[in-house]
Amino acid sequence: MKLNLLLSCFLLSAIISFAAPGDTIRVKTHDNVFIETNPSQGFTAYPSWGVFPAQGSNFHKAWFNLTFQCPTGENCGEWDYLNYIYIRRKDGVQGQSMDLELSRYITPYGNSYTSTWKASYKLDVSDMEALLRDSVEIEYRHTGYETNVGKGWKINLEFVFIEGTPSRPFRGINQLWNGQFSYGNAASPINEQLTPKNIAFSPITSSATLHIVQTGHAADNVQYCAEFCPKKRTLYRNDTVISDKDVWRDDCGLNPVYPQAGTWVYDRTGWCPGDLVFPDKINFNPTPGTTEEFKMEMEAFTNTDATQAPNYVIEAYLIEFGSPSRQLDASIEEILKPNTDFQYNRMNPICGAPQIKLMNKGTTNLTSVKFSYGVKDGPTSEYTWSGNLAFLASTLVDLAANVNWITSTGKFEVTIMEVNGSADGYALNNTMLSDFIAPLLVPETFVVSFKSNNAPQENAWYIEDAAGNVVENRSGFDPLTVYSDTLTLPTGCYTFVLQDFDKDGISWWANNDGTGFIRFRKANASTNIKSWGGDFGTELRVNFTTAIILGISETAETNALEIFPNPAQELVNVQFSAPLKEKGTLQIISITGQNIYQQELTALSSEFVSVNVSEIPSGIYFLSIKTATFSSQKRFLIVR
Ligand SMILES: [Ca+2]
Ligand SMILES: [Ca+2]
Ligand SMILES: [Ca+2]
Repeated sequence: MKLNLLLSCFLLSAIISFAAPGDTIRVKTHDNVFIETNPSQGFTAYPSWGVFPAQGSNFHKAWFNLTFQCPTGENCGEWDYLNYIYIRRKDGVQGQSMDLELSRYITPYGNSYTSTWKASYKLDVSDMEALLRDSVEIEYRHTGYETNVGKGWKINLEFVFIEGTPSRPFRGINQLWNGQFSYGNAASPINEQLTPKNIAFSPITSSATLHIVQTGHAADNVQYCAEFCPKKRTLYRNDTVISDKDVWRDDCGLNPVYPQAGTWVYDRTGWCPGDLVFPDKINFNPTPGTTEEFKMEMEAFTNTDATQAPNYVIEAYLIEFGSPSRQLDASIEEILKPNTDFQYNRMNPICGAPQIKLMNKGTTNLTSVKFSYGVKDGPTSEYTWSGNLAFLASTLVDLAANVNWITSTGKFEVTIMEVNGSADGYALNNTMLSDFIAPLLVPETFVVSFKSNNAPQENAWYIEDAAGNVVENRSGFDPLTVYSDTLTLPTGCYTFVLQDFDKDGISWWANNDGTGFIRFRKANASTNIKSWGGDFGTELRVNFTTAIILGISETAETNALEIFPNPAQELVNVQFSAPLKEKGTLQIISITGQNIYQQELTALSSEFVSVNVSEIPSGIYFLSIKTATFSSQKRFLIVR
């Protein structure tokens, strides 16, 4: 036993000492843990000791992955309950509780979920990762009062660290305001509960982040505070305002977890059911060794509803760091598109522009960043972003929509090539990979079939091409009416968006708006290509490619074409089953609809055509043959 322990300690230290910059270390603290309520207590704690990297290890990035599923043989939980991830104890079982909230999550209304349902989330915790060293007790805490008989959740929680030098060395963490604060209580105004805090910065602190998580709960009968009322929060540093904003989330209707068996579409005070609570982070540069005062004020509110106790749950920390490590350092923080991660399911899969999150992790402002991107090991494109990003500021960058998707599933890769016209100062955060799958494939001619509900003024739809131009749109619907529009969209990449201005979809149990539907149908047939549920909240967004999938006439049958070899390298050969009866055109079209190659065909003689494709980059293409009476198209690959 002792030997085993020694051996595993030896192996662990061996792993850590051989870890090299860029290496990934994973620590799983909660492995298929069943969580359920304790109705008599209102919460249940699931503590677990994790063996984290050794003291002295350095990481430039860290995050956690959290997954939610229904427990085997049981139903998912029914209600939107607060969940917390705490850093509980360090330094062994005798260690003092740190009571440090690392993250907060609200469970979805999961009553209708089945055993195949799964949600997963990722949250960057680089600011606090230095606390996760050696043995640390991580507590997952589930609150709520619903029954725990036959109902609960199954969770997995894993921490991921990327070896490297942090953008700022961690110096320490201070609690500011922590706990539940009543709001609107005349006998105890919240601004008296939120006492100002004096923080004595360490002499080696020169950079700091005020990290705050705030959610509102309960609802009075006038303003529906604090759950459904945006109220202003002002944060002061030495009497100077450093942040002034409404505590509010206006994107609950875009939640990746949908539909839900509850009022999931309503926007809320700092949170949405079935999502992580995202912290606000305010960065500033204190003078080392000085003491500064921090103050928080909430907008005035008085509760007159004796049946409710409005409150905020607040966790605010001041995290201290040393001097930034680098001057010129652009970082790719995340790939949002393409990405098969659950969190980004509203915007994926794609055929158009990839999107990434760019962050400045150096002290020199970023004004331009050149990216190279494409399918991993395939042809690449370049795009140069320009703007102005200060230290730790981030932005979403849409790369140009000219990716050659050479496979229908695979890895997408993006790399920073150049920053402000010169070499980037830190390469370990310059490349990122994501998984992709092909979007829906639709014939060039198809039908958008929309049935309005009783609130048709809330809806409109439009279709954009890969360049963002609106090519089709419709609005001004009558109630409970079916609108079937036959559209012809040349081979290419498009996005269909059905908007709902009331953010409650076209079929939702909690209103009286009735039921509509949305489908793509085949032209001249009643067959659906795809239909979607009406409980989509704020919008339904579908990226799709069009192609001539079906022959349009009798001759299509006799003039079937074969393409070989596929994938092609230098030459692609087209074999018709019978000679063309009339002259026509052969085209090679890219997946984004660009005409790459064109050749005129003569009547009768054309039974076999060979096309030199050696100048065309690797990618997915469509080979199209059109005559006055015949049209056919096939997808093929060029791979080198
Ligand atoms: Ca970099
Ligand atoms: Ca409505
Ligand atoms: Ca609606």
